[in-house]
Amino acid sequence: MLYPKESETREVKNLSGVWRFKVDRENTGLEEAWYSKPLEDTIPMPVPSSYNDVTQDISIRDHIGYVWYEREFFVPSSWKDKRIFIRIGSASHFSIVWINGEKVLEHKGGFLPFEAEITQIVKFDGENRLTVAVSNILDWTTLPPGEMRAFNDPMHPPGYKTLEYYFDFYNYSGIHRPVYLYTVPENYISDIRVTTDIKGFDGEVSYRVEVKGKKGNVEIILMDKNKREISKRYGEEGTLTVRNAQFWEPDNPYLYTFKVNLYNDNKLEDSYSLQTGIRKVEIKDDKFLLNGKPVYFKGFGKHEDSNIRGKGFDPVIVLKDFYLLKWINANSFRTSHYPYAEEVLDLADEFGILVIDEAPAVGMNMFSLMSPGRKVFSEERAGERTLEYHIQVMKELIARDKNHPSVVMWSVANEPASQEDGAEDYFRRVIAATRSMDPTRPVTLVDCMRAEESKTAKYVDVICINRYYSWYTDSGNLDIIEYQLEKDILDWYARYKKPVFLTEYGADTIAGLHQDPPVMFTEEYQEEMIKRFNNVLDRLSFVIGEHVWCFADFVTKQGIIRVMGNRKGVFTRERYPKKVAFYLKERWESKKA
Ligand code: BDP
Repeated sequence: MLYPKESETREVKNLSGVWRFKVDRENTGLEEAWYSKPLEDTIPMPVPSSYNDVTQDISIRDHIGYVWYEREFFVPSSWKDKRIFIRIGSASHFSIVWINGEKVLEHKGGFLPFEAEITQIVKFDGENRLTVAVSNILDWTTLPPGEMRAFNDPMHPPGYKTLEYYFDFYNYSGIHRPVYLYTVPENYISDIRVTTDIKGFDGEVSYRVEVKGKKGNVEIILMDKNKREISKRYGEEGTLTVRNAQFWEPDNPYLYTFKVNLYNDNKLEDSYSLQTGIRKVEIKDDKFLLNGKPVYFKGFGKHEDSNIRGKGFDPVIVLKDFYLLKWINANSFRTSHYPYAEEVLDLADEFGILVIDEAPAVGMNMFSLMSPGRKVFSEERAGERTLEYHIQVMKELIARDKNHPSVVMWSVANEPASQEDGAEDYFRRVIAATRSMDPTRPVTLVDCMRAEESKTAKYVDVICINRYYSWYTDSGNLDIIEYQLEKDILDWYARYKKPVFLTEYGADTIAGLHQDPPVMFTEEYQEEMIKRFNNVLDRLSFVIGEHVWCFADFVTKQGIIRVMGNRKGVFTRERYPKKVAFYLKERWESKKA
């Protein structure tokens, strides 16, 4: 799936801005066909943004079910001989789209784009009305999963219901990423897949172009950073060799431009360009190799989360995060716990940040931990239908992100109940499907169980684990960390003989709280805890990375273990550094890449 981009042959119209918005309080909008005429009693709402924190109305913030968005747009007459598409970057979690009252699209999944061709539907002689209904309800056929809970007890009024979910971030909802209208010509380039390899000093760029309509003649032009042509080739499939290539890596994120031209009858019909980095990733002898050299991952698990905007895409906060990543000498992050905006990955390519790209499969464990005996990976919960959908999500994720040099590994899930029998077959199949869709990148699953309990570790390329010694267990006892962590990691290695990556460790820390000797929730405790963890990592040569949890404080659902959200950020939610940030900056400056 190609990101909408302008070119000699394509136009893009960004529909972001202030839309009309209405909460479907009784969830009757579909039945009453609200899409058939302009919405009544609306309020203004920004797109993209989560809607939850924008108004002062608690019933909007906490609404469960559909909300409706609407705006008008015009189609220029110059678009008459073109194909026209509408594309929504993401909306959480289930969306239906109508144009002039006609349904054009339905999509499940809150973190990936969806689009439809609307050439036959749009009007050129007047306003077009775009209506989008978005529901935030989760169930066992969505990722992440969740469930509606009905209370049939005397202390709750009849009909009282809540949406339960078992992941640790707020279920922000709305249209979260930009909405575009764009054109392509009658015959057009519908997809491009670029894979790269390294042969000595040379780079190999292999590609496959898909064309919809008349095939014509496909021309490929590879250009260097200064847009100078360095290689040219014809055909829908092939390989270009770049002599003495510049290889993409964090210290030199060199990007080439890969331009595809489609000619029909000797006339340029379509043109699309993307950025490509020549690089190779592989796992060899307990090491993660980038361009043949071992990489040590330094960085964070993150969230798309900021005040007021929630999960809404905002280039200001996104850029701030990249500058902070560079400032602290990080070289990587994980898109915990869902795919991030495509614009984020473009910037990761440009900044030279390695990305572990994660599926929205999170919150598939607490359920069984809280109610022993009740299984997640069983037919009544994460069964065959969830599995099919999970594979579909991996397909959509790979289709979207396959060409990013920054994406170096897929993570199929965060902390699922890997100890359950049912998890084995489930993840064996998800991982096998992922590998077959993309054989060029390693695949992992982030585990929180013990080495001997995990039934899924044998299928992954890298053992990724999350650990909270001295926090959730042995709370306050910093001295226990090194003993427990070392034993634990050695056990993983002894059993699986695979590189180990500590993908989460950290402590809730309220910026401004200080005490010495350190106690929990102070800035000193966070720093000391992370230092102790790092002492162990430094002793074990098969450890390939450390991602502190979390990059910044973020909002969660309310509950007694969260004080205005999860405070394990190395930065506050406003992106101010806590004490530990200065320690990490120094450590990562000297730590081998
Ligand atoms: C891990 C989860 C992460 C949580 C973190 C925590 O992967 O989403 O926010 O714990 O408890 O289990 O802070």
